[in-house]
Amino acid sequence: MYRFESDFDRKLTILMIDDLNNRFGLGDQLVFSPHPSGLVRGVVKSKACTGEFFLLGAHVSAFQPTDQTGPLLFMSSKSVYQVGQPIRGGVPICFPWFGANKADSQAPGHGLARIRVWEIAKTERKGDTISVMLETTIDQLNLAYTLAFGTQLDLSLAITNVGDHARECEAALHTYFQLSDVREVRVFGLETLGYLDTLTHKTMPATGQAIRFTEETDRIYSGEVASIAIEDPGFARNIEIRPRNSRSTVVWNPWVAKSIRMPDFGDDEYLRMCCIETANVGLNRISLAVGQQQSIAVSISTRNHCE
Ligand code: TA6
Repeated sequence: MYRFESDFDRKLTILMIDDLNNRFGLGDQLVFSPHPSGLVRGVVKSKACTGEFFLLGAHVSAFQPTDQTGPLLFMSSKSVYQVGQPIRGGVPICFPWFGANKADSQAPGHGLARIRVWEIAKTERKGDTISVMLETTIDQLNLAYTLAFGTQLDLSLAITNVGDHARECEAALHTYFQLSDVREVRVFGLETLGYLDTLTHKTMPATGQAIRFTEETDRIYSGEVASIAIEDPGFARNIEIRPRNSRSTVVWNPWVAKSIRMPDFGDDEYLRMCCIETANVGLNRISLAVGQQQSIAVSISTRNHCE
């Protein structure tokens, strides 16, 4: 059963979920329900796909097109599900900074967006696609995040400066992809871009080759690309990633030692995942004049090898 802090907490959550289903539910294709942790989630079931997201962090935690025998997104079996803590896996949103906060070493890694509860703004069904818009405002920057669960997963984060002065920020859709075996996959689409190796702090030239994972990998590629493909022979599929308005792409696998150091990540889970993150970070950070809006988006789909 669900783990609630108190009977009051349980009743409050159930009242909130009833209200969400009355206002935003879409029959049996979008139902809000309590996760065993007590967190509120939306569950998508349509002819096109199944999916799941949490109000915490507007966090997409599952997506599986109906022609796939397994999920596209990786979720750690050790993830914590608690307001104020990031969920490990799926699509965490890094905002308004990426990585450590340069001005405050005590600030939470990857910012505040992924550890706070967002509000549902609207939901919509178009054919077999279920769309959900979630919103929050952080430090006078409004975030409107649209999730579209269909034959592909479309994610679009609109950032608007609602304050009274120009601002800079960083944003990343930190997507964890489910793999058969990270040692067997190749990542195509970034071979012409240079990158910052965040482990050595060295700027590296384009390799001209697909990425293979043989050790801890933590790279920030700079430049816009139309598409990235994860070729996964074990699952006989490519995962196709099409970023939009993204000038950075982060590629990460923690490998053995870092996996062991992460309490919310299984020691051998690095074998079944990699992160390909659609981002605008570092020198490619976002600048917003008063009232200005910028979006960053990504579409995620599959192509089976037998096709
Ligand atoms: O995706 C790159 C990265 O910045 C890595 O350095 C690693 O720290 C990862 O994000 C996960 O960060 P998290 O704060 O979610 O543990």
